[in-house]
Amino acid sequence: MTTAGVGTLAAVGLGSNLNDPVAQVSGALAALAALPDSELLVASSLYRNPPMGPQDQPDYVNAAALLRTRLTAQALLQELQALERRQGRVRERRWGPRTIDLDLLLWGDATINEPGLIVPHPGLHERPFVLYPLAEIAPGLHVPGRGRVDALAAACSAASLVKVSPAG
Ligand code: A4P
Ligand code: MG
Repeated sequence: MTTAGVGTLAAVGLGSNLNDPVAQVSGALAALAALPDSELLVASSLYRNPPMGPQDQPDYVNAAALLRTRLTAQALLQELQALERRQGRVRERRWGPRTIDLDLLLWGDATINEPGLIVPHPGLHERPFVLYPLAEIAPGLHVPGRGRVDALAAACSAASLVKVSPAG
């Protein structure tokens, strides 16, 4: 569905390392495009990269997307969690392998600290697999308290990131 220039600009981070990660991330991007009262503005390339955290799990595929939405931040988070469940996300251990992880990275210029919702997403400002996809689509976006996305990306190494070719 489309909304014409109203609502909030939201950045979403996508990550997968199970059950064909490229297909999982691509499917989640298609699902984001179909969210109610929201418009998918742009999606990044897909980037393959090694796991952060426990190393006994497959490589991840990460991406980022920009939405304009009239949902509240909590309502968008609920939609993201519903998409995770639809794609078979099972929560076992923290930072463990997952079919799909959808994080609300940024909510306009807002800082949110509510039960179950922290924005900017913790760790965003120092994770190459979040910053480089985001810098590809929105280099000038501002991370409250941290600075511009492109400057934050430049401050960390992209060495571990490999862009996935369109053919997968
Ligand atoms: N939550 C709070 N704020 C937010 C937000 N802004 N967006 C709460 C999404 N969720 C938010 O998340 C745990 C709780 O965070 C939820 O109940 C939600 O209310 P989760 O998705 O159940 O658990 P998690 O993802 O395992 O934990 P966490 O701490 O969110 O992990 P991260 O930060 O998502 O990192 N390595 C690579 N290469 N690529 C990755 O994408 N991801 C992770 C997980 C680990 N290693 C990785 C990657
Ligand atoms: Mg998460």
